[in-house]
Amino acid sequence: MSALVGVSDPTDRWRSLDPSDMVQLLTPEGERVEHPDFSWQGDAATLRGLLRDMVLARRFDAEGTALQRHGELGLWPPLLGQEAAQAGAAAALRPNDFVFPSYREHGVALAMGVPVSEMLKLWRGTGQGDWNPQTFRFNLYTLVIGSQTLHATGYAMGLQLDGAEGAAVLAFHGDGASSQGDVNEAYVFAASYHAPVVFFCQNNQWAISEPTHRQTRIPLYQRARGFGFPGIRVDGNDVLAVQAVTEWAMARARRGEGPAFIEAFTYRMGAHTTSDDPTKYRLADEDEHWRGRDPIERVKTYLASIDELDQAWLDDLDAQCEDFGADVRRACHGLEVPDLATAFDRVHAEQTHELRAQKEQYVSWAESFA
Ligand SMILES: Cc1ncc(C[n+]2csc(CCOP(=O)(O)OP(=O)(O)O)c2C)c(N)n1
Ligand SMILES: [Mg+2]
Repeated sequence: MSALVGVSDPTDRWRSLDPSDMVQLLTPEGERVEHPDFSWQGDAATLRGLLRDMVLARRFDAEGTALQRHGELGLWPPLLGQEAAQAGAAAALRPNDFVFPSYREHGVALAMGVPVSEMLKLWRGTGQGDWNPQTFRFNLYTLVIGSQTLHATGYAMGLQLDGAEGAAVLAFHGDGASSQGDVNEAYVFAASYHAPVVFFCQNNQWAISEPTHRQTRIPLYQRARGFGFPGIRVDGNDVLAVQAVTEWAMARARRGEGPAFIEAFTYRMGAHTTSDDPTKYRLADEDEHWRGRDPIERVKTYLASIDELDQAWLDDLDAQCEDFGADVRRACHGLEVPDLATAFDRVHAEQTHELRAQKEQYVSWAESFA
């Protein structure tokens, strides 16, 4: 027998996925199903809360994209399609947990209470990621692919050294990031030190134009075993399953049982960023397939099927969305252009000679235009 048994043909695509290999509690058709190991306990009102979180996250995303198209933002990375992965993961967090995002986790940021104005600053170029991570227990966005997994693991090791109880770290990264050296080093450190960190990989099938099937010969979650911690794949468009699986992983990390890896199998329905055109590298039938697996629609279908979604509630949600959209636009237009000289004050806690000299040079250069 070949040692390569279990290694898939690299031409295997998302179509050949075995659904039994993935935790699911709500099907794309909106049917509630049971799983032997995972369950979701909330009631209809709780599920409507998750639906609201997802709808507002989608609205924020649509506003971000529109603001970029109006020239108000320099760039925007859409989360479209990943609402359930983010709302479900955020719902599994406890007050002492800490999140390390990459750059697409707008839904998680909203759930953690990061003000939209703070988030928009980064993409408008009027801030460098200014919110206080400790205030929101949500670290700054990290655009250097995967480096936040090392920061997250280090933070988790710090929690351990401090003897912090009942706290764990949730580290978001993408499928593409899983190919990065830093990320693999984070896995090794996390495993070796039994650190309370959960790696939450949103496998949205693409790393810009590079498909996941070119990044790995086995499902990503199976890699975790090689590092020495459990890996699990969940339907990332199923908010119930994502919450259940993330709760399990975070609970064991908080209990001191070490790291875990979650592969939230989802799909980036939009472009990588507003600078990208996915029609150049992927086929329309793929988009079509995934539109039928929309994370929001399946929750609506389910709630309607059990008579727990009425028009008045939906109308109210629409009104909340309109207000929120207006707030987002107002927040963006209200952002002030900072004095560029302040950038030098923000590199280190204490100023160095070199930075002071660079700042003086910049200030006199800027003044030469007056
Ligand atoms: C260290 C580093 N290398 C390359 C890039 C350029 N880059 C930006 S996003 C990206 C793809 C990331 O894909 P994935 O991890 O799947 O996350 P997604 O964008 O799909 O959420 C790359 C290669 C970068 N920002 N940092
Ligand atoms: Mg990706």
